[in-house]
Amino acid sequence: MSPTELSADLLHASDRTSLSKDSFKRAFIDNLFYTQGKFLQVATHKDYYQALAYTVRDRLLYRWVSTATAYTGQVSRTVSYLSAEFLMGPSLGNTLINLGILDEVRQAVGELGLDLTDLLDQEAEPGLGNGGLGRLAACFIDSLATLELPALGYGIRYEHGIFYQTIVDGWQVENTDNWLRYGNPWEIRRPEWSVEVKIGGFTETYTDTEDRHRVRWVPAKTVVGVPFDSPIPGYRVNTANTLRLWSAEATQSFDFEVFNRGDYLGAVNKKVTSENLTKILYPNDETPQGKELRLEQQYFFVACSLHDMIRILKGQGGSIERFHEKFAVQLNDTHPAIGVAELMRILVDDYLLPWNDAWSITTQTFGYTNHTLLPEALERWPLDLFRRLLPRHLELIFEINERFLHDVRVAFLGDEARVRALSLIDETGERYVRMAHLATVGSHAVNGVATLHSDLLKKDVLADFYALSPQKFHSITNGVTPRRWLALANPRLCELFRETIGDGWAKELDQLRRLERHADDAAFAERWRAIKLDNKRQLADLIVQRTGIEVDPESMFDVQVKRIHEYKRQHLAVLQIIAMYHRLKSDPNAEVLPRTFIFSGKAAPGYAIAKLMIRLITAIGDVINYDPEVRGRLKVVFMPNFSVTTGQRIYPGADLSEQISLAGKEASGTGNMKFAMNGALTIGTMDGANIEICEEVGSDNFFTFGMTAAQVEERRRAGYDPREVIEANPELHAVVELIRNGLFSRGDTELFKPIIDGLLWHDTYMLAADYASYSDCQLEVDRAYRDTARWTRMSILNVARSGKFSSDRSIQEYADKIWKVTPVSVPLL
Ligand code: H2P
Repeated sequence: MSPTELSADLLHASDRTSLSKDSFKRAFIDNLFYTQGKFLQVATHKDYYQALAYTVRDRLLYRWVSTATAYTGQVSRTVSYLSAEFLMGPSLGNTLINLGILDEVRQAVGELGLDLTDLLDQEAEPGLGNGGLGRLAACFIDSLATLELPALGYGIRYEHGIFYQTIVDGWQVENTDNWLRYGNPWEIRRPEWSVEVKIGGFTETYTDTEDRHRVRWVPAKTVVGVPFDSPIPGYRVNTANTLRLWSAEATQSFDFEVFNRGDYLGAVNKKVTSENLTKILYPNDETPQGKELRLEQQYFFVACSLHDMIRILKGQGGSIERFHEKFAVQLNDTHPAIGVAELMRILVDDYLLPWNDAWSITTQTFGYTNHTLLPEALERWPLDLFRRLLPRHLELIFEINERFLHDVRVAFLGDEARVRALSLIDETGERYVRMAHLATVGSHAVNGVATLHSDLLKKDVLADFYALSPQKFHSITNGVTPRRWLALANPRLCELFRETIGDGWAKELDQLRRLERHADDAAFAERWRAIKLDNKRQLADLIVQRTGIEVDPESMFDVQVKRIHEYKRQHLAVLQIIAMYHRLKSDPNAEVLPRTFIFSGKAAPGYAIAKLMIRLITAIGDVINYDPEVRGRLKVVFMPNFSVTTGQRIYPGADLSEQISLAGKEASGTGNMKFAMNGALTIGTMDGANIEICEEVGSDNFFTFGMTAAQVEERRRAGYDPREVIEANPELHAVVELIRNGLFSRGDTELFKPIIDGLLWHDTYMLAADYASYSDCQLEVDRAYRDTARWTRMSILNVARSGKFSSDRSIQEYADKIWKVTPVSVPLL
């Protein structure tokens, strides 16, 4: 019997592959005994959760092993998705959905006297990302598996993910996240596939046996990368791909030489410093200072991942010259862009390939996705820092640059300004390596994440690259997985889908179109509204539990949840809320539609204005929520600690989705898609994917306001003076004065001064310019909401026409246009 047959035989002898309810119950009790060491009477909810997680994991591992077996020995191309962030969210619920056993498991645990929802709530969320970028990576690996595409997600196993946010006296307070405290049942440590990563030191030249001039890197230290693997099941397919996250460990846990000299602390110090490497996820928008570790993190996980791919290639008998045929490596933003130099180093220094061959392999391997146009968010590393950490890579980058700039000079004779603009090295002041340029030059494909964003990339940030090689540029609009964001998050709505159009939508989201037929059916609309109201009631419960604020589920839930950032303009919504409040105060009988404004999101710990924006939101809540004259018609809530789990409970309960960034600034947005799919209507600028959502659902079913990206440019060129605009608009002027005079800060006129001054003197994100249009649009929203039938119809049509925004569609486009990969179906062993 061959080993494969043998293991298949053993698998079937075990009960662990079975999805039947009885075997599931037995396995659950078994796991409680033998992995948790507890029995029913003394077990805690955490124990039950762990036992359940292991029981489900066993069933998942069967698919995982089958998938690995199917992939071994087949030659099709594999996608390696390199991302410094994977904001996965809890695994249990999603796994139950994808395996198709949610109802059975709910019943099974119910028969044991337990409630599945309680157990799901026990899972700690791995917050290994800041926001949209990390969550996109998570949706993408779900879709890769669902489309049965061979893929690996590679990233970093941060010991502490994004900070846990609490609100104390109205301010954001950051607390250390400790997601690994109770262990993580979904991961398997694979020390046998550890990789040694070199860092620092210097380079030297030598002559090889064939008398060729070579370079050798003599590092200052080495760190070991240990992979932790988690299975990623596709939806209702046998495929379970792998998410491989690297954790840093010391090469030796203990330095005996130092210890023998009597320096105990010194002896463990090395270990501690090495392990610091993957200790913490960096929040966005931090200053470059203190970011040295960040470059080290990036290099660390990229080096580990490329070495891992080579191990896999070799294991399948492939030669290094065919690396690009085996792997399509996608760079999720510039964070893994150092991979371009690392692959060159491996090919040129380790495998002694001629430069041109190495370059051809490298560029055929990589694709680069850009996620932002904000200049401050485009990564640049000071040359000195780079040289200190990665001396050999800097030399290689210089050489790549020299050859590249030669081509530029040939293409654009005499155009030295263009040469400077394209260079991988920024020489305008202190010298920097421009990571977006490295990623662009080193990739065969570059893409933006929505149509407008891709156009602006070509016109603006990467315009010179576009002029040089237009064929490289693509646009792939983001998407989100309907499994987590509908099936798991909104079970009531999905039940209605099931009854009306069946189950196919979860895999082919376009099938939601069939709901359109029911848009004018009064009975259907009635059920639609009842579901929304139920979801809002649940959200109201969560709000009171987390904030102590009572809100009325019958009021309109007007929601803005995302990272707190000036360009996303949470403060534009604040101005508008204050205006509504002012209207009510001036005329207590004014017709004001009852609204509950819900905000949630984290501000980077070092981003003072963003933190002050949170303080402003809580401050207006403190005044408005408790003003008797308002009679509860307006409520303002800041939900602490926005996360995947919180998002799952917010999107289904929203009526209105606020997508109000300054046009040209939000690359895509993905929250906008989650809201639309869950039946919220959008008030939004013509920015990012809002434009495409509006196109899909129809402008009658979308509330548009504000300047377009082109108008923003025009306005700026014409000379923009925010004070003029504010003075000319009595409503806006009054709002600014209320804040300025300390109404929301107990008379303290200093507290919100930075926000007010910013607005008056710079208004970088042009709140004043868009204010009037936003305010008018909100009145239009009021009118629409008052007409319940109309609103419901609009809501149904939003859902019915949201099919484009499935991440399955995005991934299919990446597969066709960039990766050239095809599905591999997985037979169960
Ligand atoms: C970013 C962009 C979003 C985009 C997302 C995924 C960086 O996310 O700003 O517009 O949708 O990447 O491509 P975020 O702002 O949420 O951190």
